[in-house]
Amino acid sequence: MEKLMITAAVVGAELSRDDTPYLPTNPDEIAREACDCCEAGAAVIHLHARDGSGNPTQNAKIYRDIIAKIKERCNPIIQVSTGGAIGMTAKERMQPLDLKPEMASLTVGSVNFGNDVFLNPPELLAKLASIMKERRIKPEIEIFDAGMVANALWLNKKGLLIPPIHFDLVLGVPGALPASVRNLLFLVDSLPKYSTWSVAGIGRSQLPMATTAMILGGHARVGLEDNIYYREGQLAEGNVPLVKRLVRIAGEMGREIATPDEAREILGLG
Ligand code: KMH
Ligand code: ZN
Repeated sequence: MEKLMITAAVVGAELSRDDTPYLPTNPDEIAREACDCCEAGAAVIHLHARDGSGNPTQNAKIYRDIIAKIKERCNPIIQVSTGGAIGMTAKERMQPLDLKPEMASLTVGSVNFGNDVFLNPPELLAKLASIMKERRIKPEIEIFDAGMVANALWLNKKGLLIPPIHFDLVLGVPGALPASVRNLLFLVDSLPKYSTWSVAGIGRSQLPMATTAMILGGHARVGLEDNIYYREGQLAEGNVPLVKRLVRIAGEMGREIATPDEAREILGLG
């Protein structure tokens, strides 16, 4: 089996220190957390930025500052978010693409997101995909619901994606596709041949989805963006314990962990 790529989603845009005191909430903390995760075994950092007051921001200067701080210490694949936070405009969301990172997230469809709606109309998908293609930024296609796979195929048919496509199957967002082995298998089966994929289980499904992905030969995303608990009733004391646990389990299963450079090869990054 291919080595396991671990993605750490260290902060996201939805949570605050009221949810967990272990959330990194300013550029320094986010960079430190990203490097600690990288040293623990994460090859990819799914990056959201926060300003000095802890608010989510898509400001390219703040992203640049965080990325520079990360690069002082380690060299993970940086995957900036183009999802940003609910309610941000398309223009706001696109800003970190100006930095030409190695990767960026690309959610391929609109979906209920808890009590909100995460809006991703077709025109925006095509725009984001074409900017990424032009700037040679590898998209991670985020799939929150089954119909989104068809949207990815639509983008591919329009020539806006460069196969092999990398997918992240996000399961368990309230309002979207629930996390179950059956749903994961269904999605994996729907992907184009030669695709690579990871799974991001939300909340308590993070660990079971990640371990299922390990068994199936996929890759896994963990981190506080998706889940703040280590186990029921016990907050994770940062992102590192979540990464380290996956590394330990993978070791027990005999699945080696991909370094950032090995992940670059797996993903076909230049
Ligand atoms: N913050 C969510 C609304 C992404 O990063 O591309 C969307 C999100 C997906 O986190
Ligand atoms: Zn995100």
